[in-house]
Amino acid sequence: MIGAGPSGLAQLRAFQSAKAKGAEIPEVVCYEKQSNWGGLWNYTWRTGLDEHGEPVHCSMYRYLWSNGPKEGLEFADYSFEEHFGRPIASYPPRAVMFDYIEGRVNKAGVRDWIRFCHVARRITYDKATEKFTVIVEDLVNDREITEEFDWVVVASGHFSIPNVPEFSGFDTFNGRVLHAHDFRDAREFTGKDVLLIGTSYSAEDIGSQLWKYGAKSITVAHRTAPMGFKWPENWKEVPILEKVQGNIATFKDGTTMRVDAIILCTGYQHHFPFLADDLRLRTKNRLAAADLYKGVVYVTNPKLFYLGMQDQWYTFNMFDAQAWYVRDVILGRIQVPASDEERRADVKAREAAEDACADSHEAIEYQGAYVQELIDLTDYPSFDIKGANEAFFEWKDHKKQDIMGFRNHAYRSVMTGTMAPVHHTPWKDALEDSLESYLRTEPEPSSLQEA
Ligand code: FAD
Ligand code: NA7
Repeated sequence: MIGAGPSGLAQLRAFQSAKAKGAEIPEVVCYEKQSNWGGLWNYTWRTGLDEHGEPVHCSMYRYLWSNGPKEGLEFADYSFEEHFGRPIASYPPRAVMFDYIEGRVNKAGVRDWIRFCHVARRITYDKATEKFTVIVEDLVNDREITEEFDWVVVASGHFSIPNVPEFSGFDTFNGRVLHAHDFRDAREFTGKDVLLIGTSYSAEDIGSQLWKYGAKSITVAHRTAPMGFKWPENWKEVPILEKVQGNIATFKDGTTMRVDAIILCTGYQHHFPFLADDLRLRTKNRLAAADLYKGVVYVTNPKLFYLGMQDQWYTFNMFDAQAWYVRDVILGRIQVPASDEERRADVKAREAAEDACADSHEAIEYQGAYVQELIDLTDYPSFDIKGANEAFFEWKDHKKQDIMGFRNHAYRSVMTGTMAPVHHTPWKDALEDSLESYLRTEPEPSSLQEA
């Protein structure tokens, strides 16, 4: 396995769960390049290169709160209520989410299966021996290690290597240009006029952070269409950037404005430099990822799996559904069709079904149905997917009503049936968002809120 983020950890938990029920499982080795687990949720202040000279994986920022309700992503075998000992509010900050992710794998006792600070450098497949050769680097001891494996599961994520377009004049812009991947602390932009490019989750959420922490103005430039929420007064939407000269940005409609900083919220690349050409997934960020039978089995080599490579409405419980499925293929409990054609036909059907979705409601239902399809094939605890879809629909409505207030809502857990409490402080006022602060049942004293 490559990667110990939520997807990789789901795979470890899937094997451990089978073992706990008496199954014989193969030796599982997980290489993780960071010194801790949690993937993107393992926050670091670092940007650029890490302490070993490796690209920093983290794309998350200080003050990040879940951008969807936790009721849509809850593990079916480990509820928030079990972890925290009581129901908690619906949009946990990053530290709370990390604690939850870690809680399940601590309980499962799988940490020993992970070789931390080991980066995958090269994976090849030998058709004659039917084995993978995996070369990893032990970053702490500066050693290269070569091992053979029968199966490989790639869970290295796809929201870490930025897509960085260039716009005319960037090289002489008198301010900071950065990609969302390198954004960390919204307070850096307090009092500034900030231009964001892109209209998806990163633009919406980083812009909201900037607003919350006192940016002077937020301007979002779109290539296709504006996001169209009811934004606060100091937020505007403009056509795509054409050029910058000094600090003056010019947009496609000819309008101009002075900006202090530009943040490219232009998405990420599926990037697998460690995989040989014939093993490397090439896909767009979409719900029906290319070349993956059942969304996980590489069509031209069914001993190779990819987890979590889809664009995501569903996250943690979808990774679980995938991991349980992959586990059962490896354990020989599930047969994958023998021919490339049959596997490819499955991919084509998934792509066509995604293309037929008329709107985001249908897209949510599409991914919910995918999760259902996989969990019906394994012993992953079944849960109310319709109920989870409903939480997503409500979330979308709440965003439409009040984009800066949607995180003040609460939803019912489809795992425990419990209604979440409303958080003690509205999101816009909760400037301090540590785990301790979020889990309080009373509002913060105002001095702490502003710490
Ligand atoms: P990752 O979390 O990216 O983990 C991949 C792991 O692989 C990392 O630990 C990395 O170090 C390791 N790795 C990579 N390359 C190598 C290598 N060569 N060798 C060894 N190890 C390697 N989802 C939500 O549900 N709610 C949210 O609120 C939310 N917010 C998000 C905000 C941002 C800014 C981003 C970028 C994503 C967000 N997501 C959110 C989606 C996120 O993709 C998932 O929550 C989740 O982190 C995906 O898990 P993963 O394990 O597939 O990938
Ligand atoms: P997404 O969801 O992949 O969105 C990328 C955005 O960037 C999207 O609005 C694109 O516009 C825009 N984009 C991409 N290239 C360009 C260029 N060249 N010019 C202008 N605009 C461009 O990435 P996010 O980072 O927002 O979200 C990724 C994950 O992070 C997500 O799952 C969240 O949970 C957090 P388009 O609509 O294609 O015109």
